[in-house]
Amino acid sequence: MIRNSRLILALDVLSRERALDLASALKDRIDYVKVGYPLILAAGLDIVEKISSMTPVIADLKIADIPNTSTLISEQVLAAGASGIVAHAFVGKDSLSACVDAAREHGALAFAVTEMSHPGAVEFMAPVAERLARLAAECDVDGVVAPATRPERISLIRSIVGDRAIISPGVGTQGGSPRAALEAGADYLIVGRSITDSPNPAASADAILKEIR
Ligand code: NUP
Repeated sequence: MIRNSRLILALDVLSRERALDLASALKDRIDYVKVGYPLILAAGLDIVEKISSMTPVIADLKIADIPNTSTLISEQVLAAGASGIVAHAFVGKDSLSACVDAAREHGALAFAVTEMSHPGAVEFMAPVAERLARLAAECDVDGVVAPATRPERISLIRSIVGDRAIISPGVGTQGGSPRAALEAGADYLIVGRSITDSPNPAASADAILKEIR
C-alpha cells in the first residue's frame, strides 16, 4: 500500500458508479480524493460520505461567499464527512476565517486558493496572489492551492506560507510537470484527468508515482 504518495485524486466524473470504482481502484495509491461541484451535483452530497469510507475526501467547493453562507456551505460538506475544504481567499479575512473555523470544529483541514492554474488566472489572481497567500497564513489555514502550471509561483507562495501545505493542481492535462511542481515546493499534486480519463487509471497513477519518486 502506497501512502504518503503525495497524490490527491481529483474525481471530476459525473457517474456515481464510476466515481466509486475509481476511488476503490486507486485508494491505495493516493492520499486524498478531491471532489467538487461536478461530482457532488451529479451524484449527491452523500458521495462524500461514501468515498470517505475508502479514503479521506477534500471538498473543493472553492467557497466564496459572505461569512454566514460560507459557514453553512462548509458545515454541509464537513457533516457529510469531508476531511478538508477549499475556500477562496479573495473574499477576505472574515469569510475565509469562517471556513477555517468550521473546519476546525470538525477536526478537518482548510485550504485557501492563492493563484489558480488556468491561463486566465494571470488576469486578476496572479497580481494579488502574494497578498492572498499572506491573508491565508493570517487566517491560519492548513494549506493553500498553488499552480503546478507555473512552478515559479509555487516557490514564491512557499516563501510566504512557510510550513503550511501546498497542494498543487495543473499537472498532466493542464501541462504542468509533476516533478517540477514538487521541486518548486508543492507538498501534494492534485491530478484529475490524466488518471481518470486514462484507459488504465491505475497504470497512469503508477507512472506519475514513478516519476516523482
Ligand atoms: O487552480 C486550480 N486549478 C485546478 O485545476 C484550483 C483547482 N482546485 N483546480 C482543480 O484541480 C480543478 O477543478 C480540477 O478538479 C483539478 C485538476 O484536474 P485536472 O486538470 O488534473 O483534470
